Amino acid sequence: YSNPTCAAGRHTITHLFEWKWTDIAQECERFLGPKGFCGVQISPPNENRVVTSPNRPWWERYQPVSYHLTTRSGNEEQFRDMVNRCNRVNVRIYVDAVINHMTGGGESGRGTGGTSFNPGSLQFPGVPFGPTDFNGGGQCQTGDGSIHNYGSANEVRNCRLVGLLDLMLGKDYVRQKVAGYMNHLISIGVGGFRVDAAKHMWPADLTNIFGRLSNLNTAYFPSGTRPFIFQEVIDMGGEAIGMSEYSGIGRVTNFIYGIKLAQVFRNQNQAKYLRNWGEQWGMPSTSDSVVFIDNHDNQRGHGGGGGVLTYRDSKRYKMATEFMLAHPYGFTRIMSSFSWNEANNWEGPPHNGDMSIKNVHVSGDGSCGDGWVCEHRWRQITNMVGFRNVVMGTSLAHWWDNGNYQIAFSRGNKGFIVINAQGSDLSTTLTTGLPSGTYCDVISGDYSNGRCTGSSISVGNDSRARFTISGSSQDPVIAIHIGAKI
Ligand code: ARE
Ligand code: CA
Repeated sequence: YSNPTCAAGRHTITHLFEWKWTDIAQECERFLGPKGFCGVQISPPNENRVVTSPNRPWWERYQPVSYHLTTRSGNEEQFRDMVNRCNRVNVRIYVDAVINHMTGGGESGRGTGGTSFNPGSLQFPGVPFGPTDFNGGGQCQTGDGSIHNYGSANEVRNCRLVGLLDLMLGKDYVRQKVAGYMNHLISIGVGGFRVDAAKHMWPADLTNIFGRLSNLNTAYFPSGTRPFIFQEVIDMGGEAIGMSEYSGIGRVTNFIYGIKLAQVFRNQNQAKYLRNWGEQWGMPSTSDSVVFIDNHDNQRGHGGGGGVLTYRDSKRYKMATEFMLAHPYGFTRIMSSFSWNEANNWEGPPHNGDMSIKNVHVSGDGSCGDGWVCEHRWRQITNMVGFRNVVMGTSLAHWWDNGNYQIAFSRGNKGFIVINAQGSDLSTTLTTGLPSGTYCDVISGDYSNGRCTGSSISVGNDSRARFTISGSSQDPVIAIHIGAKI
């Protein structure tokens, strides 16, 4: 399940957090397809609890009520249209699968699709799940049934994560319902899943459930293709449960990655040490890893948050993202956020008066408005997604550093990046590994049809080139590749 199932030549996904299906379909056609993105991680598509206090927080989507495909992002018809239109332009859809639990709390209510539920009596008629489908006192020994001690593997997996009713995934009926939900999505044409709260499920239960999944839809994928699965496991070390218990099943989310890169680009750890970035920093194997600078939780202090770079610190954020996309390690994901008031980290997506999610408005210059940040559309980031596609398969070579915060490296003979994280000027001649010629710097501008709107770099017959980057630049990076030769 570790193969991302991207269309040929595509290697990065973006999380369009809380976007509507109609907007994602358009974004695939007008932007993600043409720019070479592999796919989109979408917010959970299944019916969730309508939370009104606080008013419609983003996190209500992590409180399942049923597996009907009706949420604020859209209904099943819109979901099907999105999957079809994105696949048609070679962009995959990866579903955030919330399968560890259902909503918790005492009060009964109705979900985003109108289905009733009653957590007090453990009744979810929309699935249906009933009292015997959840872990209880026999499986979880904490007084209130919730998780308190991450030092106990049993507690983390059999008790309630923040009070959410914990599904008994060892039971055949529950496995069948969960696999049935995932197979419904596969039949529609999704490429795989981000598995929410994987750490809170026993590896053997996940192996069993994934074993029940169908191959991907042959309308879009070669026959016999298994779904891509990446499991959300927060592992910074020091707990009972680690990534290695899951990396044999599918990929795992690598949370160390963004924390460590934030330290470097905040000038708390010299960039020269990035020379051996990857497994040697205590991270899982590259082929088991999904990497990112921030995610929807840790950008707002949830889910082990704190310390990561986000769009708010745009200069450093771009530099870290450029490094990530240039470096061979891991399968890369770009966060695409909505802005929120930092004091209210529960705030949901931009919405209209009736609380429906706002359309994503794109201006003439390609930037988003109305509260949608669209990091994936920032020129420096988009162009590095293209860089990664061009250099894929080559290894890191021609490493250079100044012993401090200025670094450079090539990807084989296909691409070269120079990063000046020092705050003082860089001016030096480096061996790039690239064939001689004039290249477009895809950080300062865009390349199309032999023309470059940014600065250009000439590489001599000896493969050397002169690089100058001001210490006060807002974009102190130069990146060139053989797909952008002038
Ligand atoms: C909300 C309220 C709670 C309330 C609950 C039930 O905030 O106060 O009790 O509802 O009514 C998201 C939000 C939660 C939210 C939940 C449900 O972040 O605040 O609860 O939705 O609406 C652990 C898990 C990890 C999980 C993080 C958040 O291991 O899997 O917590 N991340 C995923 C998603 C989240 C989502 C959920 C899971 C739930 O990405 O967006 O929660 O579906 C250490 C440990 C980590 C631990 C972390 C935080 O770092 O190593 O394992 O992460 O602490 O506790
Ligand atoms: Ca569990």
